[in-house]
Amino acid sequence: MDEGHDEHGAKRTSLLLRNLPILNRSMTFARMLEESKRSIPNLKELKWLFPTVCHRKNQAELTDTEKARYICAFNMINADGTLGQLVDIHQDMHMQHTNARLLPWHRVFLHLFEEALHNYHPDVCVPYWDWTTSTGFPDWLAPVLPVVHTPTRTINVVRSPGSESWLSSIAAGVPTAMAKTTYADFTAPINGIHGSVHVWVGGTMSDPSVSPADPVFWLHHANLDRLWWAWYQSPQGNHQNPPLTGSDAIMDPWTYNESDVRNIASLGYAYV
Ligand SMILES: [Cu+2]
Repeated sequence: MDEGHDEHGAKRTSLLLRNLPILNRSMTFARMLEESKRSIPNLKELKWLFPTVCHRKNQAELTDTEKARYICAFNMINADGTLGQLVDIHQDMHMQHTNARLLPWHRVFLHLFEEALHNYHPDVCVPYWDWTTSTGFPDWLAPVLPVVHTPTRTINVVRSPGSESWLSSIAAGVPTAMAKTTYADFTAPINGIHGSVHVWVGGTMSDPSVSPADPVFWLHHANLDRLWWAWYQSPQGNHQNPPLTGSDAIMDPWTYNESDVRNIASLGYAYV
């Protein structure tokens, strides 16, 4: 592991420990193993279990095992209360649905969710649901309708996906958004498409006060995050960052600054 990676890793860890306290408290077998890695002589053999970069894959291309492991990890963080905490945070007002903050705020949100999954399955990454090519709701998630207990509520996940033609008409707006040359012009249509997909899934997903309780929420937002990363690296995106200053640049209730989330490699993941 080179030094650059260690630096990224240390910063990532300290931000994480400050921002998702429950990760400190729940001592799982995976965490115990990770914390004692230094004293394990055959560390190399554990590389598969603790990948340096989390590879976020297209949900349509996951193996049955990968699907089962995502569902299992999701159920585990639901059972330990982490998911419920995240759902309640999303219900609160953090200006996370304005055009400029939508993408960086949810990038942090997904990162914390993914790290919580790693507490149980260090090799599970958030898949993305590419609704620009998919013809409907991911079939493997259709039967997954969890009951989520937040610190304040009990949520029974329900949904009622719309038609294939409706979904493709929503996704048809993506190329126009991707061609925009300023962050504001890119995020305005992306924000609209984002909301339309929430409404298309229906039920829990159509209500921001409960939407992260649906396991597909995370796949939907991973796709938005992926599109943002693609635009950012494109000639027209030209590495433009969200125009956020002062307190607007702090992704409250966490301490992440907008500048902390510009590079997904420094957050430990990649889209493949
Ligand atoms: Cu959303």
